[in-house]
Amino acid sequence: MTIELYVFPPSPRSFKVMAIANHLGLDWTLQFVDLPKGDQKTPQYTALNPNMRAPTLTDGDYVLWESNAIAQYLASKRPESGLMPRDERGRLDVTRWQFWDLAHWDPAQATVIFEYVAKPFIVKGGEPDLAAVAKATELFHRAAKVLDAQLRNRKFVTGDTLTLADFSLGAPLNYAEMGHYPLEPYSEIKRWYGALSAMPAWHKTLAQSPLLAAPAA
Ligand SMILES: N[C@@H](CCC(=O)N[C@@H](CS)C(=O)NCC(=O)O)C(=O)O
Repeated sequence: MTIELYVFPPSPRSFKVMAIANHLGLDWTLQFVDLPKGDQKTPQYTALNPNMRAPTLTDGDYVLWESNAIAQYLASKRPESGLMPRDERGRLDVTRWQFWDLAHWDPAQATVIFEYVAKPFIVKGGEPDLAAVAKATELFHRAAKVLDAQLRNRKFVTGDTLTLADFSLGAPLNYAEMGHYPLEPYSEIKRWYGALSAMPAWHKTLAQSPLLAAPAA
C-alpha cells in the first residue's frame, strides 16, 4: 500500500512530512491540497481531516493528521533510520521537542510567514500587519534563544544524530529570508539550518515546493 500525503507544499507543516518521507526513501504520493482554493473544506477532504487543515496521511484505510504525529508514523516505517530513537529517554527527547514545536516554535513563525509570505505570494491579500509581526517577533526571540542554547555543542537538536526533531523545527526556517526572521544573534540556529538545508532530501523537497524552489520576485 502506498502512503499518500495530502499536502500544501509551501507550508512548513507539509514540508516537514514530505522531507521526512523523502529522507527515508518511502514510497509515497503527493496529493495536492490547494489551500487558497479551499480544497481543505471539501466534503472529501473533511472526511479525512475534520480540522480542514493540511497535512493528512493515508496508508490504506489508516488516516492520520497533525504533522508531528505523521512524522512519527513515517519514522516507524524505518526504525533503523534513527529518526525516532528506540530507547525511552531518546524517544521522549524527540517528542518533547516536537511538542515544543507545536507550542512555541510553530506559532512564533506562523504569523510572520502569513504576513510576509502568504499575504503577498499566496493569498495576495495586502500589506503586512506590523503590529502582529512585532508581537510574533517577541515570541520568536523567546523561542530562538532556547533553541540556540540547545544547539550549542550539539550537531542536531537532540545530540549528534539527525532525528524527527530537526525536521519539525527546521522546516519553518526555509522562510527565514522571505519572512525577515531576526536570526542575526542565533549563530547556532544558522549553522544547524545550514546543515539541514544541505541534505539531499531537503533539496528534493524544496524542488517539490514551487514557492520555495523559485520564490516570486
Ligand atoms: N498543528 C497542525 C497545523 C496544520 C495547519 O494549520 N495547516 C495549515 C497550513 S500551514 C492549514 O491547513 N491551513 C488551512 C486553513 O486554515 O484553512 C499540524 O501541524 O499539522
